[in-house]
Amino acid sequence: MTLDGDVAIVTIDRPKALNALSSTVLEAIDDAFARIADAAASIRGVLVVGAGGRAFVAGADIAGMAGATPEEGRRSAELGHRVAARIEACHAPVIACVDGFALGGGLELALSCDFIYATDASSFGQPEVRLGLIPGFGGTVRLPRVVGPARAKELIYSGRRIGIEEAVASGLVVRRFADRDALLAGARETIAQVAQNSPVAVANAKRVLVGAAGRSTDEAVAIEIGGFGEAFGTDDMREGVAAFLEKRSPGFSR
Ligand code: CO8
Repeated sequence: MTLDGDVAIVTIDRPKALNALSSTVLEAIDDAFARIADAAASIRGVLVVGAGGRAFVAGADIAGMAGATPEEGRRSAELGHRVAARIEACHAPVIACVDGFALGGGLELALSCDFIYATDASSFGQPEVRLGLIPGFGGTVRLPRVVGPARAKELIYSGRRIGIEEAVASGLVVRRFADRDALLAGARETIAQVAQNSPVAVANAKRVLVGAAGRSTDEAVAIEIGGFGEAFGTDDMREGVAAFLEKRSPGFSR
């Protein structure tokens, strides 16, 4: 994890294996987000990127899975889910910046971020069934929420790879960019916009959005009501409303 002003950059750095997620890589991501949580007050956004220019992440480490037992398989899925929970618990927006392959566990990692920005050179897929596996790091849970259950089933059963056009059309990718430099600049620009707003309110909105995902309407509404009520107890809400009424810029907490 490196810091660029108030933006944290988490780089998946194992380019020789197209950044495949070994348990060492997953532990390193977990550790990076633990450090981000410790430095929360100074971080307004997080970019997750892949090193090497060919891949975001080409999946879980296939070599490491050869010969694993069902118990070991369950444990690796649990580790993946722990990392996803850590990312979802991050106070600030986390943008998956995909430039190249985002496959299997790589797409699942991207899906555990708040949203995905990607370059024209990117491709996406859940190819696990081609290996006799199934998605184990949230693909059956988060992919249907983002692209809809039918499209998720089609992608998971076929294992086919989709390019940027289809990824954008399906809502998987929120914004596309010509190349990596434009991608990173666009992601930083978005974080700069976020940083204009109340950090307390952004964290509150994220908690509500993440907490409500997959719940019944009644439960989700109760979570939103709770978060909305909480906002009224914050200095940032008093400052934001006062600034609007006094026709001045707000000075939010840091
Ligand atoms: N694991 C380990 N090594 C990999 C992986 C991977 N997922 N992907 C690529 N590599 C390695 C290759 O073995 C190769 O290594 P070497 O040079 O030593 O032979 C190197 O990266 C470059 O790869 P290729 O030579 O294959 O490059 P190509 O350009 O020919 O192909 C592809 C690129 C299409 C991306 C190809 O590498 C590929 O199909 N990779 C596998 C994609 C895949 O099936 N991913 C899903 C894996 S299963 C999974 O993710 C389960 C998720 C559940 C996770 C639960 C816990 C986290």
